[in-house]
Amino acid sequence: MARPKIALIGAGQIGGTLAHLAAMKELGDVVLFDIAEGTPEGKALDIAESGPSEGFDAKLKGTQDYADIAGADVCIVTAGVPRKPGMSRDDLLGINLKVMKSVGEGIAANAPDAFVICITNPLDAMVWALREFSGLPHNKVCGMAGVLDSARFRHFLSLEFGVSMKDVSAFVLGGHGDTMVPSVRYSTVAGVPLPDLIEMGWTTKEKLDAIVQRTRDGGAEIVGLLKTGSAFYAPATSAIEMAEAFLKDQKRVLPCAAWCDGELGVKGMYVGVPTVIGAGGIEKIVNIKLNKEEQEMFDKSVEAVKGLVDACKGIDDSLA
Ligand code: A3D
Repeated sequence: MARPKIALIGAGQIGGTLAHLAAMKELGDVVLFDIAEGTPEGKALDIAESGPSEGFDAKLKGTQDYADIAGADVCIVTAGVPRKPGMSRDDLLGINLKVMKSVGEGIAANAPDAFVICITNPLDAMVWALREFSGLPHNKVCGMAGVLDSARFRHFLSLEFGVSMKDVSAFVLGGHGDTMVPSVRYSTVAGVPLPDLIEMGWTTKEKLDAIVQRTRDGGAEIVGLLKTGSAFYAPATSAIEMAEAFLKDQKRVLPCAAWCDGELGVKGMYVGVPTVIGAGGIEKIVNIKLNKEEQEMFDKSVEAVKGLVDACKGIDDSLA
C-alpha cells in the first residue's frame, strides 16, 4: 500500500518542524510547499539527510508548484506571517487573508479530498476564510489551536502540582486569542477535577487564576522571548497529533477550531470546541454543557471571532 501523502503549505519555522516530525514518526511522504524559492527544497533535503541516522522511511520534496501536492491526504497550512513583539494575532489579518485565498485555491485544485489543518493566525478567522476559499467540506477543514493552548495549560498545571504532564488532562475552548477559555471545571489530575484539588489544599484559586492567565498569554510569552517570531515546536507537535488522529482513524478527543452548527450555542462559524478526530475528519463535536460563568466567557470569545470574520468580509468582497 502506498504511504500517505502529507502536504505542508508554508515551509517556515512551523512547516520545517512539521516535516521533521512527520518523517520521524513515519506518518507518510512529505511535500513542503512555499513561495520562498529554495527554502522548501533546502529543508526537505536537510531532513531527508537525517533519515539514515534516525532510520525512517519517508520521501521529502520541496516545491513552489501546487501540482506537487496532488492527491495529498493531509494538508497543514502555516503559510503567511507570524507575530513580532508588540503585535496581536489580529494584526496579521490583512496579509494572511490574501495568503489564505491562494492556498485555498491551490488545495481545491490539487488535493480536494485532503483533511486540512490550518495554523495560520488569526486562527479562527483564517480557518473560516480557508474553508470559504477552498470550498472543501466543513468536516474536512479545521484549525489547530486548542491542542496547543491545552498543552500549555497542562504543562503549567503539571509544574504547579509537581506531577507528570501525562496525568494532567485539560482543555481550552473558544477563539485562539486573548479571550480563550481554559476550562478549570473540566480539567483534572488523573480524573480529580481542579476545583476538588483546591478543596484538598493542593493549590489555591488565586494560583489557578494566574495559570489560566499565563495560558491565555502563552503565545505572547514566547514571542517576547524569541523576539524574531512566534512559537513553533509545540504548535507543530500539536498539529501532528491531529494529523495522526486522522491518518490512523484514532477517534482522538481533541479541542480544535471546528465548524459549529448549533453546538455549544454556536451556529455557522469556526471556534475552538472539543471534537472527535478520525478517518472522517472532524467526526463529532462534543457538545459539553457550560455553566453560566463559562458560557459568558465563551460567548465573549465567540464575539471576538465574529468581529474578525466580519473584518475579513470587509476586506475581500467574495467572502461577504
Ligand atoms: P514563518 O517561519 O514566517 O513561516 C511562514 C512561511 O509562509 C514562510 O516560509 C513564507 O515564505 C511562507 N509563505 C508566505 N506567503 C505564502 C504563500 N502565499 N504561499 C505559501 N507560503 C507562503 O512563520 P511560522 O512558521 O512561525 O508561523 C506560521 C503561522 O502560524 C503564522 O501565521 C503564525 O502566527 C501562526 N501560528 C499559529 C499558532 C496557533 O496556535 C494557531 C501558533 C504559532 C504560530
